[in-house]
Amino acid sequence: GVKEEMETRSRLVSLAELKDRAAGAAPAHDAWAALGGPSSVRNDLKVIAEIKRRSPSKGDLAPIADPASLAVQYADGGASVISVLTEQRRFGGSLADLDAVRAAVDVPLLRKDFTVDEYQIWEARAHGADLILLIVAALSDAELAEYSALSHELGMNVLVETHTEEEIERAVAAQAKIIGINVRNLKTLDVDRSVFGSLAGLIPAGAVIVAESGVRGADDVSHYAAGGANAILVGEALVSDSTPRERITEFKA
Ligand code: IGP
Repeated sequence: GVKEEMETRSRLVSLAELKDRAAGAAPAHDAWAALGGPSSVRNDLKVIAEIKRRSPSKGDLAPIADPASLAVQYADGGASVISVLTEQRRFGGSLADLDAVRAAVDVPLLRKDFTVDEYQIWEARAHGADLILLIVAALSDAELAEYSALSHELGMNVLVETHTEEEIERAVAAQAKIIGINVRNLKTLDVDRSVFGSLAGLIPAGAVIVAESGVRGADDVSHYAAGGANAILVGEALVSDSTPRERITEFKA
């Protein structure tokens, strides 16, 4: 499974060294605030713009020669958070991409990977991430609680990804403040946008709700907004667009 695979990745840096680097990193940006978390009225839709080279469902998405300049366009367009895929085998990402983006922009960064242990959380912080991804389907309740607590200790926020009613219940029980609903089925990889609204309705007021996957254009954005999304996470549509800055501006309009 993914867990075994992640654990057998080569880890050239010791945990002690990572902890030193994390301690020396600039403090994390407040992704919760950037996503409008503290305000009781969230009437403007936030965009989490993703840097993704490849995906298991679509193969190569776009040749991203310069992730830093793409990130600058995302930031200029008004992205509230930038997501950087660091997973290599399926998504063609790397920590080098995260480093390049961190050096280029000042907006909060999501380190997007399959987080299965604490090493990766220290690693995220050491590389300047502000937010990490925890996928409920891949973790036990104990892991969800431990990894959330460590992330918060390091000043980071957590995007807790769900797909089903049961996973939303587990995310809420873990006191997740930023809850993603990924409408892409993990097993079939099919996107079903119609499930978003009923699932979003199960999330108690107070949490930031992120609609993940399947935004092609303005109609999908309206669909998610009407279903209760506070933010949308967009990958493919942005990396394959020649004017991503303008595209984000459109999504926010
Ligand atoms: C973005 P899209 O359809 O806009 O490219 O989807 C995002 O939701 C997707 O990349 C994603 C993902 C993930 C990737 C959601 N959860 C977990 C890797 C791991």
